[in-house]
Amino acid sequence: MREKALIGFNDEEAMKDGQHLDISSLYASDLFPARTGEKPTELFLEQIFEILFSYIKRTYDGNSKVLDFHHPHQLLDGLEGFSLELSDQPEPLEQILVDCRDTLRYSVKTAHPRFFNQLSSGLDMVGLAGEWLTATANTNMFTYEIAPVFIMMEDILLKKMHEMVGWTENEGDGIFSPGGTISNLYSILVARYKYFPIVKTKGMAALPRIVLFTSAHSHYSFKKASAVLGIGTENVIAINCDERGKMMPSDLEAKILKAKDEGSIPFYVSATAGTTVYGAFDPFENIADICQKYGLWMHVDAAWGGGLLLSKKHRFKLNGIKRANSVTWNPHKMMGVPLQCSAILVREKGLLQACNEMCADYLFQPDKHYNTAYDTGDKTIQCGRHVDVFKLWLMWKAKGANGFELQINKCLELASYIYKVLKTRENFELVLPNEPEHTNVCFWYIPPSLRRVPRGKEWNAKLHKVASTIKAHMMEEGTVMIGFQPLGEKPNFFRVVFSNPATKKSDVDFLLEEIERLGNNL
Ligand code: HLD
Repeated sequence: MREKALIGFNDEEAMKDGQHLDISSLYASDLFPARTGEKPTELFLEQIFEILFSYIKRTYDGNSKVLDFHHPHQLLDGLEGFSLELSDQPEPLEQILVDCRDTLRYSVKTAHPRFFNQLSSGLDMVGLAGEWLTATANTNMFTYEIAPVFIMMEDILLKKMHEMVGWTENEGDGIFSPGGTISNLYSILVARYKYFPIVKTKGMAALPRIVLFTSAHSHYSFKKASAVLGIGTENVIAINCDERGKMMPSDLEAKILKAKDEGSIPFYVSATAGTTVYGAFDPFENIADICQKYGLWMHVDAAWGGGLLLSKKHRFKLNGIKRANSVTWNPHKMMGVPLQCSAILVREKGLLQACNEMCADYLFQPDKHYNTAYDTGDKTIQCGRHVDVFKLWLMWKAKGANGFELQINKCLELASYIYKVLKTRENFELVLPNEPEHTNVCFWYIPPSLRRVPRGKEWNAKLHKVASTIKAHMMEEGTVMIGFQPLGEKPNFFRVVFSNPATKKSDVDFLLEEIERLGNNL
């Protein structure tokens, strides 16, 4: 590492031949190499690396906070030399470095072992290297000619994922997309095209009233996609769940029949592998039977639960997934791949292409002198597409499927650990009595004022405010982060999720201690 700090870059030596080392110099890579050993571009990147690496070290050093929270108006007003304002004049490189450091300072450390707020967390070092390489290659996934290696990697990863889902060699298509919501949207888009190909040219006006089904606990993206696709949110029929959050097949069948009776055309069912709040797995075999009986497309949203396919111990929870027509799977969640990395897998080959292709002849020239089947761009609803696959490929190389299995099992063990601890803690109550299926564990903290008093509506209303109040203190303190939500009639409760292999039992203990500390005045 160079010893000279870039802070002070605009010093005499650096300016001796009259060159100002402002940001514009970085665009001219041939500007400096001949200058007495000075390589500002290299030095700049080295300094950036130091800033990033010291942030990473702080994240894991055991003393750092998860965040240093500021309100929007504080960020807009500017903080200790950190201003979000943009001007017409270039800023010196030293300021650019300070801006990078401060951006991280005020960001949330999502890789912190005590960040339990979201389904995606952690920071895999090989994955990070993959992200850096991807940014350096800075190419686009739409054609083989500009992304040959990445296109082939995507093909290999998709095949691996098909295999894990359980599809045969002749089955399986797909692409990586910008997140689970878009992957779920693809599933509806492709299913609708399969049953009503006329929609591509004539639009929804040419279709009867079509309806789709998903559980009351499923992700909100199905409603969003239905709004986007012109199906309408009212045509997304919510299926009741049992007390563990699993879709009830009997209610699915009843609602399919009801919709038919009302003259609607059912075409699609989405089952969930790992619901957002409870982490529930729907009964895929039963749902597949119903889809088969009524000729409906079966999708499995395994954005969160797909990773369990890599675990010999836990994969039985996805039994029946191979009967799905499409699957969403986000390696950026349980597999710990840096954001973003999500795949939509479609069992029938060619459907994505047929549904979405527009054959732009300036991009997908059919007379290119190589196999144009590898031009993936026309399978998508995007044009430009980010390379999301490389970091996953690199992580797979570095740890193998076995390495993913170990880290996934470890996260599930933490869920089992906190579940057992919660059972013994008298000021906490579990929302669900059963062992967790996934890494989600939901619980209430019962503050002193609500203990040993009669329960009822009023009590529930008071309990509802507890989690949000504790969370507000938690954000100010910055020591830990966990999410909360209500569900149905249930007042706000905390949901802990584990996807960060860096989290230890001591971090789990800390979380509960911290909730107690922040809530014991309530
Ligand atoms: O849709 C969700 C995506 C994520 C995530 O990528 O971390 C919902 C959640 O997280 C969540 O934490 O509920």
